[in-house]
Amino acid sequence: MMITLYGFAISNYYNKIKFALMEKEIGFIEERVAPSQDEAVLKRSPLGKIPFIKTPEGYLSESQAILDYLEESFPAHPLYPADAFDRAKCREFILHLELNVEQVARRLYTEAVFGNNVSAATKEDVKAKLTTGLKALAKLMALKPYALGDNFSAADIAAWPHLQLISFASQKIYDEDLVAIYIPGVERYFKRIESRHYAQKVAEDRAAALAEFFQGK
Ligand SMILES: N[C@@H](CCC(=O)N[C@@H](CS)C(=O)NCC(=O)O)C(=O)O
Repeated sequence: MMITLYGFAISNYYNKIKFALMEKEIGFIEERVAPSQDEAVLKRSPLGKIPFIKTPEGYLSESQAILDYLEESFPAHPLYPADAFDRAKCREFILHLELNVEQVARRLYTEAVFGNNVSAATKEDVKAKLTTGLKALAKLMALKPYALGDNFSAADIAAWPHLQLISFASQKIYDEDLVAIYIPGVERYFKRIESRHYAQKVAEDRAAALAEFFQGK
């Protein structure tokens, strides 16, 4: 069965799913779709967000639902540990990362990535919440050498695209890398993940998509 992945490669959530598809060696094609409130997109992704996928059974949005669907439908090359508690720890980590860190930092992207100003009050508010979120995340992170310990897992599939972008946005907005400050060793961790063939492919495609996006601006 073939999966279609919709979205574009400058999105960290898109790259999370692309990285998972590649690491699990699932056949897929990519179709470029920008987030949109057009009916054609809303029919397939209820908030008009990317990524979403097409499966033989229908469309699916929300990257975590997609990741779990892929894991259950394609058991080869598992991204979750076999033990139920360890699997739950993986999901706990991803929830903390996305709800308490990424969704908070996202308010900075308007300026850090897209060049439109964000108010000083927002920057201050985000900094306080991001600091709290990153400190909590660090408590869950082993970095020995992977996010949750010895084995590469779904936690790394999410951590790498998200933390990289947050680190970039933090440096751009605050002139300091809150990710590196609160997650010591994260740079070494990024290098470790980037030594993987598929991470290199995702990063290459992201660089090309970013270049194209900013050329078009
Ligand atoms: N919770 C969603 C987040 C996806 C998301 O925020 N995607 C962004 C691109 S990185 C988007 O489509 N933004 C457009 C919008 O918020 O309207 C997921 O995990 O898939």
